[in-house]
Amino acid sequence: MFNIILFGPPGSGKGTQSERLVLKYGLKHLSTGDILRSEIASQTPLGLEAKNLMDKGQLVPDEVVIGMISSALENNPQAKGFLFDGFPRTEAQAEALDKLLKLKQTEIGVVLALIVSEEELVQRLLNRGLTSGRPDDNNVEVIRARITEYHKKTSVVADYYRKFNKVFDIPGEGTVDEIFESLCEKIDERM
Ligand code: B4P
Repeated sequence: MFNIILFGPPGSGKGTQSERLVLKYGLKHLSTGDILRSEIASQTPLGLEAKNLMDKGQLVPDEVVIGMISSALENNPQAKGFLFDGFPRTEAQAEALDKLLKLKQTEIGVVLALIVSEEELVQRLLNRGLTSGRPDDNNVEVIRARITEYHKKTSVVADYYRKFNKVFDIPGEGTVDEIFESLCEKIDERM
């Protein structure tokens, strides 16, 4: 089993690249953002709680997303590996993920961190907001709040995995194809 974390600030290309990576490597894609948006669409109690926070650009509580990932791991016993997209986003989530993977006698193989400038992130998210209908993408204040949350709570996750020599920084500006190639190069090296 080979497990990958695709890491980076909001708008860095995690969702975009994940779609291609799962096709190429046959991994199970786990995006906490997508799972939360599907809970919102189904108007579940969890979705209603999450929507309130996501619309403000804040993170959803750790226990909620850890519970979602724990169920997703249990529901996919045949997976040949997982691609985590947008998770973990706090150190507590990273520690919980390590424990869950240990129970399955596996671990994170590599963390690929997409590096993109703040101005480019804001521009990409505003552009997506024109068509996505996502309330967290069409307001510049909310986008800045998401980037601030990333610096305050999420960037430390890369430091956590750096201790285990698992992190590679990948330039995240350029064409989608160029970035995909750089990601594949690192995965092939570590797989
Ligand atoms: P996510 O769904 O994870 O959303 P994201 O960070 O905005 O997206 P991503 O980074 O995948 O977007 P992409 O670059 O592909 O999270 C949304 C919210 O959910 C969070 O704010 C939080 O509230 C909550 N949440 C999720 N997970 C959580 C967790 N673990 N803990 C707590 N809360 C959690 O795309 C951006 C745009 O850039 C697209 O339009 C794309 O087309 C474009 N783009 C991509 N690559 C490009 C390139 N190379 N050049 C130009 N444009 C590019």
